[in-house]
Amino acid sequence: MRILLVRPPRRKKAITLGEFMFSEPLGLECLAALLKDKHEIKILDLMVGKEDFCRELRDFRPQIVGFTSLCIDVLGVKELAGKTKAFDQDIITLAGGTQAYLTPENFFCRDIDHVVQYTTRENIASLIDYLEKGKQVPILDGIYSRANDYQSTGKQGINEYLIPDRRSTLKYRRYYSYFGYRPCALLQTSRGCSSHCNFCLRWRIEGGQEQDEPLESIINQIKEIAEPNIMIIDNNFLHNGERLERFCDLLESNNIRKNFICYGSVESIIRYEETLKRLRKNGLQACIVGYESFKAEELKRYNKKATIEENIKAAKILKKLGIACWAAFILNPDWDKEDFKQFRRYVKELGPEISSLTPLTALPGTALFNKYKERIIFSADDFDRWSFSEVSIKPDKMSLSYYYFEVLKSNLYVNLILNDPIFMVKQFGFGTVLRLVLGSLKFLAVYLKLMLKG
Ligand code: B12
Repeated sequence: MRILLVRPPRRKKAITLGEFMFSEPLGLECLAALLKDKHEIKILDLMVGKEDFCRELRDFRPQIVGFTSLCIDVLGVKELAGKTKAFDQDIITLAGGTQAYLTPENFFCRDIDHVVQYTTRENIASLIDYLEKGKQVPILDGIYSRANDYQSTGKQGINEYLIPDRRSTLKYRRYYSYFGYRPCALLQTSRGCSSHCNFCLRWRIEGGQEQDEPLESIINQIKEIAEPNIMIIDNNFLHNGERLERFCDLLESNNIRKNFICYGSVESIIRYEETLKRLRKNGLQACIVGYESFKAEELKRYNKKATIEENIKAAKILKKLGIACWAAFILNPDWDKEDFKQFRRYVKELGPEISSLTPLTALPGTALFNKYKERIIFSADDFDRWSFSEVSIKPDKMSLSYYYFEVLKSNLYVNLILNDPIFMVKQFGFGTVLRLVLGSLKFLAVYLKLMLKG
């Protein structure tokens, strides 16, 4: 069959980090790998912004169109599914991806035939087989079909680990970047997370325990990645010291030189300092660390394993080893003016090379949403606003306008005053830094608008 796999374009109304992070649609590449032997597959990445969806329908004449989705993509996916059905009612439409996993009901609508909550070799093979034979699709594990009134088998599951076919996005790859690293590929070496921080979705999506893929297979993937930069998307790539040593052994024996960026927890940084030194020699450039808060009781409430003192210790280790720290913080809706001031002081003390500040987001369907349900600012189906960048919980100690003023002030402080411009230019070059600065200004302008709107 001819199958078109589509990543929807950016939503103009949603606040995204698009200027800083724009990477390959790994999920669609996994599907392409699964289906390419028996079917004609094409990936259309509308996020690249140079493609025309309707022209692609006319030229490729797909029999199936599958859309991937994140939280802010619901309306975009529905719009594209509507266009597909308007073009040809017989084209079968599928929705999948993170948002379909977390809230499949969001896609239960006239123009979407099947919503794939989780993907396994088995359920995809069955689904496509029924579709190819033109037979009625029965109720399959992990799949909700409109023709079956969205009934389910009730079997819970998670996405199976699949090796992506990176050639399926060849024409787009030069655009894919991660912060200043461009071109940059994504790689997943392990799934799940045993930390269970209560604001985080990732262990809910991937499972509550780390499941490592065999390193030999990971090294084979790395050998096939043409890009010089690789972002490892595991929740905590540093979680197993022995595995990291073995990873270094394999990089060295295969003579692989790449720049790596990864997520790493504070506990792992402290525990595996020696191994990190070796990883640095093998190309680890930057580590994204979730410090989250300056308040001990908040770290406890978030179920973070690390303490404030450990955060500071980890920051010092990264500095000593010359690994750039990209710090992530959560802005709590209960902070007052003094808290914001203390927070800025804390960021200065930690001294990360780059910081990202995310308002605590209580996504519909999560325990956090129930906890804050009286204070949620926008409705569950106002999808463009569930971007993890907009304030979704009504601040307790100040007006929304004033809260945005503090968010803006903190962003300006960490991005324009604390971030080290010399490090940035040395690391990424002037052109990239200019792109990032313009991106920051755009981002800050949106916050300014939100502040004025209140
Ligand atoms: C890499 C990444 C990105 C990349 C690329 C994402 C993409 N798919 O296009 C970039 C940098 C672009 C990105 C951007 C954003 N991201 Co992001 N990102 C991730 C990250 C770290 C990994 C995602 C990934 O590649 N997983 C591995 C692949 C293989 O999994 P997958 O995509 O789910 O695919 C599997 C199945 O779902 C299935 N599948 C996928 N698509 C389809 C389609 C069909 C038809 C079918 C049948 C199956 C199927 O196939 C795969 C089989 O294993 C996750 C964290 C995480 N661990 O999930 C956050 C995450 C997905 N991002 C998140 C967010 C919030 C964002 C932003 C909104 C942030 C922002 N404000 O800018 C933006 C949105 C971009 C936009 N639409 O404009 C949230 C999503 C929350 C949600 N409910 O959706 C996550 C979970 C992180 C978090 N905060 O907890 N992101």
